[in-house]
Amino acid sequence: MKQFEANFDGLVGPTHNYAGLSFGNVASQSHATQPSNPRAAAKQGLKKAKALADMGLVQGVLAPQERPDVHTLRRLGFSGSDAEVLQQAATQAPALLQACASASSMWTANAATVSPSADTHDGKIHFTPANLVDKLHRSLEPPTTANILKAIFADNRHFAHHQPLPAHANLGDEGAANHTRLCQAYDNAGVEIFVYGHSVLDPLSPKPLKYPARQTLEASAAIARLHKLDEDGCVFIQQNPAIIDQGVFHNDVIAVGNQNVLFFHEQAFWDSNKKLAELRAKCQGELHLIEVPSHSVSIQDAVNTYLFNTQLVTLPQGEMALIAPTDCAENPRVKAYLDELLTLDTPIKQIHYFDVKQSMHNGGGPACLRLRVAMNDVELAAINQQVLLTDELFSKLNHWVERHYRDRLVAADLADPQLLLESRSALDELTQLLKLGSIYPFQQ
Ligand code: SUG
Repeated sequence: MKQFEANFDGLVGPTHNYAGLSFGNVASQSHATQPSNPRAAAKQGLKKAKALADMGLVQGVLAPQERPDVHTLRRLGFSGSDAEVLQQAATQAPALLQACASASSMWTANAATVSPSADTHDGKIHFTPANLVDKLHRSLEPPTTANILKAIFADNRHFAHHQPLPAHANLGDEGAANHTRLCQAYDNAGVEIFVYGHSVLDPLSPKPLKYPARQTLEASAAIARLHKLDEDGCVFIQQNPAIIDQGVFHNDVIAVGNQNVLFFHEQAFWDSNKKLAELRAKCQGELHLIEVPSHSVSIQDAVNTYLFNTQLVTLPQGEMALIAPTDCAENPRVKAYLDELLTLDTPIKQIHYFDVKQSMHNGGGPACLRLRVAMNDVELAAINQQVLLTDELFSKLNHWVERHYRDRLVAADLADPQLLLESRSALDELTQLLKLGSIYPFQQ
């Protein structure tokens, strides 16, 4: 049986815009009010995904969400026709309209936590959509995320779907952005690393002072229980609160793992030595811990370039490659580090750079744009095949973007009733293209 990691990239939605909605995410804050280009954003994402498919990796896509979310605006008291709802929200509460218009579901690393069948007691792949409670705009995503995941991973002989955790800050869950899995081969039982920002119940757990810790230990522990993971197959590590305060709002901004490699910054973790020792003890076989020192790459450079929001992938020939944003190549210190990395004796032998700047300006790099699912060929055959990125689907999706997406959006456009119609007709067509059924509220 073949085993591999499949990547499911979020298609950027037609309302992609810069609204400064994510306190603690410095790129989101610094690009607030700048015009966005949804068409370019969607094409940049597709190009990156297609390049990975062309490298021989299994690559799928996940549909965006219905935005602006008029249903939520109605729950908030705006009424009348859809156009009136948008207009009232724009006049009376523009911040609510912005939250309801964000295309943030594109960052599918935050869609869910996924445990492969090799790690779970019932031999199924487990999915828990993230509740994303820390940010209002993101907290609207879980119901449709659950619909999308169930429409793709529908076969209950292989896939188990859980509800998102209760929507309370004590159980704040950001999905795979705070979860990494190490293993020797993808179908061997691995060690799942849950990185959290703060523990609500542990009085000794330090807290960041300036920015929020979005993930709690209590949420991570609940997911490990739901997914029926062995205690010996889990390590819970606290993020260093000092770096959350420097803009590291998710662990995948400062660490990435794949198979037996963990690539991370020396300041990434709290109580690092003890936790890395636990990791070494639980991981069987060879383990490569590639720790990047602050004197080579500062936290600020890591946050600005997303050096660690690279995808670390195993190519069919067995070598590992980093899929990095072009921002890494444009920073001389980070580029020098990456050039040096290729000369070191590690499994990472290639670096490929991609321009995903439209996403980067909202704080989302290559790794944010994908949800990974380690699987085997039997499980792959059981998913909805229409979402797999072939040459044909790539070309259809590019045409779909060209026909439906604008090349410029600013805040004032979010109240345009025409944008809502454009977005719904794009999504309606997409659900047919990907054979997803009726996953959106406007289709029900
Ligand atoms: O949740 N940005 C996203 C970026 C998510 C990145 N994902 C990972 N690191 N896995 C967030 O902060 C900004 C939206 C705006 O400001 O318009 C935003 O939601």
